[in-house]
Amino acid sequence: MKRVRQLRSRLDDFCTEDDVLKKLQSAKKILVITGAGISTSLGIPDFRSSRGFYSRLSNLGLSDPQEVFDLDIFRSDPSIFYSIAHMILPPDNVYAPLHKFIRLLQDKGKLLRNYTQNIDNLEANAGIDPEKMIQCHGSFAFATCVTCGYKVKGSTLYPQIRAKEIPFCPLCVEQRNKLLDQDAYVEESYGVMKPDITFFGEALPLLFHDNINQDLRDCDLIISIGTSLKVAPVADIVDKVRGSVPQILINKDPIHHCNFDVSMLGYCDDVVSYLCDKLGGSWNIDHPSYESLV
Ligand code: CNA
Repeated sequence: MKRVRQLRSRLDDFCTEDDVLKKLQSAKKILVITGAGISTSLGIPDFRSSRGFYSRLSNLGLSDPQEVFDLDIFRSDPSIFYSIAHMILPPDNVYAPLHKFIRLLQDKGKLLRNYTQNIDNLEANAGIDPEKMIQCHGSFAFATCVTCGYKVKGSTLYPQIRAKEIPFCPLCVEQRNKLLDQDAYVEESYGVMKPDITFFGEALPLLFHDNINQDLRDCDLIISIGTSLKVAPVADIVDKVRGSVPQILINKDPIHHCNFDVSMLGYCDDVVSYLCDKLGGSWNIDHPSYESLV
């Protein structure tokens, strides 16, 4: 099989594809960690792949592409973020087969929690229960004024974001203009709306900290999907789980800094489709079968 490979295993008795299939059937509390790779099949670029989002930012003059998500830089010049935000804006009403796989785990009563690093909120489109999901880095679902805290649905800003314009708070814009007219000092980000995504320099949502320790105690399987596991603290989750809990990686590229029991390398939609084909019966995510794709 081309796309499914194993690396070294931590658990002597959990290292084969059969072990994965059996565990998917028996597991009752699966902790799923997801990242940008689960949405790339919908045309949303990930960050760190060779054609990812970071590779497209060379014209911004930043020393590190991660700076577009730096809170201090946003405050001093929000136009940098808004010149590129359109590229990662979630499309309407869509989700990928991989989101459907997570929904299937939920419907089977096996999903303990989905810790998603994604900000596209597509899990919601797939019907993942908000209680079963932690958006570790926030999402585009809402946006907040950096000056007065006024909150709006994120989608109300999409037209401006698509037009690469800076969206302003309706409550603060008048005061901003007044100050500008008076030649008073006005912070660049005064009255600017910021999507509720977690920038570098911001704390993760409380929900993450409230749940992660208990979930690590409770889970009986971890599946990491479509993430390079480079951003802490989500990246640290896999190191903190009990040694007896099997850990599976489903990813396009191998991950060398974490010790998964089984690594299934390939496009995640294909890998879960393949697993569902093998499991048969109600394991159905309506995706072309693995065999038809190779
Ligand atoms: P990353 O560092 O860009 O890593 C993505 C990983 O996914 C890489 O290891 C790729 O090999 C892998 N990958 C890409 N496409 C596929 C695919 N079709 N099937 C399987 N694997 C694939 O992104 P991470 O999520 O690890 O980094 C965390 C960042 C990315 C978070 O802060 C996110 O907010 C941020 N992000 C989110 C989105 C989104 O919401 N869709 C898009 C881009 C970045």
